Amino acid sequence: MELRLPTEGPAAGGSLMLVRIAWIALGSVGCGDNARLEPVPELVRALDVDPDPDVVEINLVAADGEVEYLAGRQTPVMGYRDGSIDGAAVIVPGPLIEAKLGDRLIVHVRNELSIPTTVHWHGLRLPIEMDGDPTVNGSVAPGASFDYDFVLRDTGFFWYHPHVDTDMQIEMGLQGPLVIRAPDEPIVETERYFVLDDVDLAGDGSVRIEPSHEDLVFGRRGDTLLVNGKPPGAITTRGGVERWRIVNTSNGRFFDLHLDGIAMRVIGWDGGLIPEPYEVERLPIAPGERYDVLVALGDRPRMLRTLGVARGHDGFDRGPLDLVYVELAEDAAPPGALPATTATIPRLPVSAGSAVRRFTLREEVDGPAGTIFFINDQRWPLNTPIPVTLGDVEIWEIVNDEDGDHPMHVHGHFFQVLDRDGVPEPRLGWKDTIAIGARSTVRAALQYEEPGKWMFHCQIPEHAERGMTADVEVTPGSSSTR
Ligand SMILES: [Cu+2]
Repeated sequence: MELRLPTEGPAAGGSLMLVRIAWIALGSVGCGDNARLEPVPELVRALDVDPDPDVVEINLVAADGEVEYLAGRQTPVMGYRDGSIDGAAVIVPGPLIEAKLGDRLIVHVRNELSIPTTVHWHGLRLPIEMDGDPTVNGSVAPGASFDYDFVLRDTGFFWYHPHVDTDMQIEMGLQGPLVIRAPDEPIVETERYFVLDDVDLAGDGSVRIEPSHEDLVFGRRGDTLLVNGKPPGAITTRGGVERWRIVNTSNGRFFDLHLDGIAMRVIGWDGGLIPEPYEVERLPIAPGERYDVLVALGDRPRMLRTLGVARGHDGFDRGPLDLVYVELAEDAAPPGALPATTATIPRLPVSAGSAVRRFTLREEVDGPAGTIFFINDQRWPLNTPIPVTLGDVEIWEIVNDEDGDHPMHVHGHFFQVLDRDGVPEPRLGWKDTIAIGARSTVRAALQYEEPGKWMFHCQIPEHAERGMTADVEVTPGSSSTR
């Protein structure tokens, strides 16, 4: 999708062209191997088979397949293919589902795997039966189908994945992106999606899936970084302004993005655009998180890298590592002025008198039972659901006194972060996944919006599956205002 932006940037005069050419020369000296980089693949769009403009209807098949993560080497995966297209292959990431706010989304999921699965719509507010939590609604047996059918209440960049054997199924390739647009999206020259992931490949190309002790402590990380399902590659920019929607679908890797010294303007988070965009030179993205950024490109080639991230327990996500080399098209325009964006988000009504609900995270990485995790000293699936009241607004106080980071994800609801270690959060926005750093406490407001038993878990699925999952049971109360 390429739309023109009324640019306020300087016209491409002769001196600017010279500067650009000089930088190209420099870039080709400094990054000599980049000429051989493959293009970063574009995401494959899911076919909408419903002619109604307000209904998006998709056929999604979960199946075994093979992909070529590394050139010339076949990797057996579990993934999604577009069931509406004869002969469509399983792809990782799965088909991009595109919709707009208020659409009805119908996804007919057929399970052709030999194991049960579900689809969880990470970040979306929806009825509990559509959430893909097998403890609520069962799972989709091999050979069976399930129709997910709900109205899209949120805008932003989301992703879908199973919630059965989640650590293994996501790592094996069952994951796909979903974008929901608002009617008044900012218009830029070029929009791109980056699905960031990694995979640990054995010599024969297969995914190493049996978790090591380290995999359980940090979540599975792999030596092969993936951008849209392929190793780091290149994009060719036409300059001006680009909008990048980014999701980290890795089980265990934390990314810390850096675009060769230029600022990225963050215009949105997990749950859509934010009222007050801000600029960063480093953009940390924990597993499950999404960021929506504008970048002004066109002056010279640049490399998008992930910097190293300390993970506690003496662990480190390696960096700097190259992710995306940004080349200039022959006729690339100079960097454009970033368009103003905004959003209106009502602040959830919390006060000093609001109810505070504490969730204390605990790790036992070398305990007698192996590496296991707890929330409030309870271990999923033996935990007791926490009763809460529909319509109530509460402050969740998420306490991490351990050495590891935990990106905590709530199903079917959004947070507004209030403060981190007592420091007020400078910005308002909707988050469904919050990285809770080692030895830190985050407080966030949340309103119980939908009845049902909703999960709250670490988005490192190795942690969630080994205990770091709680449930809140939302029921209408006598004091409910709804
Ligand atoms: Cu965790």
